[in-house]
Amino acid sequence: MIREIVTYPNKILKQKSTKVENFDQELHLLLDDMYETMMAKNGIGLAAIQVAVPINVLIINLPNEDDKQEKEDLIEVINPTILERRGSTLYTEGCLSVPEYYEDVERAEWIKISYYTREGVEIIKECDGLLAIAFQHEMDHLKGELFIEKLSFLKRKKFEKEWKKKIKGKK
Ligand code: Y12
Ligand code: CO
Repeated sequence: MIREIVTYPNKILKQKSTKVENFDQELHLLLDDMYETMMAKNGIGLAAIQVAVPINVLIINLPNEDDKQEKEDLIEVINPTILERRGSTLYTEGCLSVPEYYEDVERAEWIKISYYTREGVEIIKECDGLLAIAFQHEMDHLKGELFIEKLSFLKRKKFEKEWKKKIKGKK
């Protein structure tokens, strides 16, 4: 089932997500719905809080070398923790909760993370490039943070002005 995506400035997005304790059918249904929702909206990453569920769950599905998003490349992530981070990199990010807005954000270039699969199996993974950026972007959602909070004062001010205008136009 495709769920509704919560968009900025809805306060739901500021909620801190909580630890998943039960790796049950309800969790599996949420993961399936998140995948369907992300694909329907042309996303490459989605956190549960973006569909109004405040638990530590996110999914990432990056396009492959042929620029195709294959389901076999889907990463389902439960209760992630960053164990180590190195370097820094700049990438122009977008977010399904802030549609049609893209801006450069600085992130760690390399990270080592721990997370659990839908079956509750622990995975330790090292990643860099777009995958490292996607993990950091989605993990910020679990803390109630959006990429726009990483903008400079002036860029944020410009964004807020444009966003207010955009929202007003949609009413
Ligand atoms: C690198 C940077 C950020 C992430 C987080 C995941 N971000 C997304 O999945 C963003 C998706 C997105 C899709 C949009 O829709 C289309 O392009 C058709 C979009 O634009 C509109 O909604 C009009 C904005 C964002 C991972 C890796
Ligand atoms: Co996002």
